[in-house]
Amino acid sequence: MQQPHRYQIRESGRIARHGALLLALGAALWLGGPATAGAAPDSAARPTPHYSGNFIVRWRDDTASTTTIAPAAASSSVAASSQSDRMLRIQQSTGVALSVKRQMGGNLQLLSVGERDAADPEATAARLRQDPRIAEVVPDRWLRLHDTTPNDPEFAFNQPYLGTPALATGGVNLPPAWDRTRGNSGLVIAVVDTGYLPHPDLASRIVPGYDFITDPAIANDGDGRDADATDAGDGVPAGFTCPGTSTQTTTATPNSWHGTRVAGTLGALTSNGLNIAGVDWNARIQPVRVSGRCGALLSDTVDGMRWAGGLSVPNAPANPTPARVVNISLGGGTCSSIEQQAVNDLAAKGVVVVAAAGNSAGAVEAPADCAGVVAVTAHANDGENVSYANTGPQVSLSAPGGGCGRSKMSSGSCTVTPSYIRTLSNDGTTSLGNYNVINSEGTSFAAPLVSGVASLMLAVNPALTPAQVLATLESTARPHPAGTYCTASANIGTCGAGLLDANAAVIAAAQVAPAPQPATPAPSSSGGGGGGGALSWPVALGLCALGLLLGLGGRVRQSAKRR
Ligand SMILES: [Ca+2]
Ligand SMILES: [Ca+2]
Ligand SMILES: [Ca+2]
Repeated sequence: MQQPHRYQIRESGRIARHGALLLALGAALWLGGPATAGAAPDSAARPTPHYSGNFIVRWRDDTASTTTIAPAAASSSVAASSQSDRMLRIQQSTGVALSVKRQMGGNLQLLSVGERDAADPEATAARLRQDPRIAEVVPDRWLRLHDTTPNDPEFAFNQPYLGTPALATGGVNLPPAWDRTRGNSGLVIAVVDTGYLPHPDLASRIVPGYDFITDPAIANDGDGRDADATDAGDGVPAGFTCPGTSTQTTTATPNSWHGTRVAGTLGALTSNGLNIAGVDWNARIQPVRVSGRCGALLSDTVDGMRWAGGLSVPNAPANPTPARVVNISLGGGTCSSIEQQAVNDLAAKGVVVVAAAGNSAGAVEAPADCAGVVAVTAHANDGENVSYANTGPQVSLSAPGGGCGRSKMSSGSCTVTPSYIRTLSNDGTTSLGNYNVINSEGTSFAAPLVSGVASLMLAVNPALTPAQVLATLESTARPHPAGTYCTASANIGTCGAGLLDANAAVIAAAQVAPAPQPATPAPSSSGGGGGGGALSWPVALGLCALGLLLGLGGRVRQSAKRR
């Protein structure tokens, strides 16, 4: 059973594990299919225009209007006659019968043609260009809203949670936001997690991070802290004794590749014709490895958080590319002064901390319950808070996390099709296997959607303070859908401000005036709690004291909360 004092990786293993098997075939097909790696979105072939059948013309004599066509003309009837004469001559020279529909600004006229000539607008325009009286002619055509649609094969069918509210009530509304910004490659988002794998739909986004796992037995890479944040796997074999415990594990736990799945959610290579779309297309992703076999120590995690934001950590080199956004999809227990100080110090440096609320269907867990943290609960694609998600007064807002809305659960089963988040992973359970795309659910995957939107906000307004990012995310969140868990009177104020809306957040972010100086959050006074009954208070306090004595803040666990 889970160790009660571990930090918890916020994911659900059920769909993830089965999904890995079910989807391996599909992923292999995608990986083997034609890919346009690195293709910029603007370089894609343009769709054929939809023509109106009319033409916009600028005359060589620059006298389009019937009232100005002939300065010498004494009356409109003369002008009309002059224009009619011109049309006749053009028809004789080009075979195209033109008639004026209306005047346009800029000395242009909108002209109609006969049915035959309207059928092939480009050919007709080419004929008209031969006439010396015509300086320019352009077929009128329909334009469309540039809701950006990336070409990643999964985007159209399997990632409705990234789409507009019209597509999914709980959608992040990214396509219109991507018209405004696709992120800034000068920004860095740190993923404090299990490290990373060079997944083909992710690898080129990575900037070097650091491996803060102190205990080689947890690290699984043969040593303690080192500069290589590659995920060495966190699978625990049966019969393994986790440090700090006296009992052996009875069953094996497969590698989670959790850091890669979180990083892929926020920053998969997007519009590269491969796998999934991410949220921010350009920001760099920095893996900070803190969680390995048996979980993560609080002491390693806090060092990793601080280093990620550019704060110094003894015996670790300075971070050459400090992050503006730090994503933490793990945690457990209640915010301690250690975690709060890390959040405060990061905020003073302008670093936004985004944390998953946890998956215990209970109270918000640390560090999400620390003041100043963007604490993220999760909703299904239909916008309702999901059955596993932690909620409470510390929640800032909600983002899609996969799963089943609370009112859709009956006797432990989902009465509708559950949602899921598509993420980058690997099918190797005990060692490195093949790269794939799998279904996942958990607040672990809601948090990076928010982190990605935060980096889009910083791309349009780099001067935003963490407090401004948080306030703007909250003020632009869409209301929780009526008649769902979060709008019930008993739950008001426990699900945060509403549903993440990327487009509204980016629009508002651009309009935020510079703050005089970064705001420092006040110390947390929140209770929080261990959540979900995984941790009883006497045990927690005892272990916390033991951990402090041993210099261990706490250890991490792989969540198996969702069966
Ligand atoms: Ca190591
Ligand atoms: Ca390492
Ligand atoms: Ca992709």
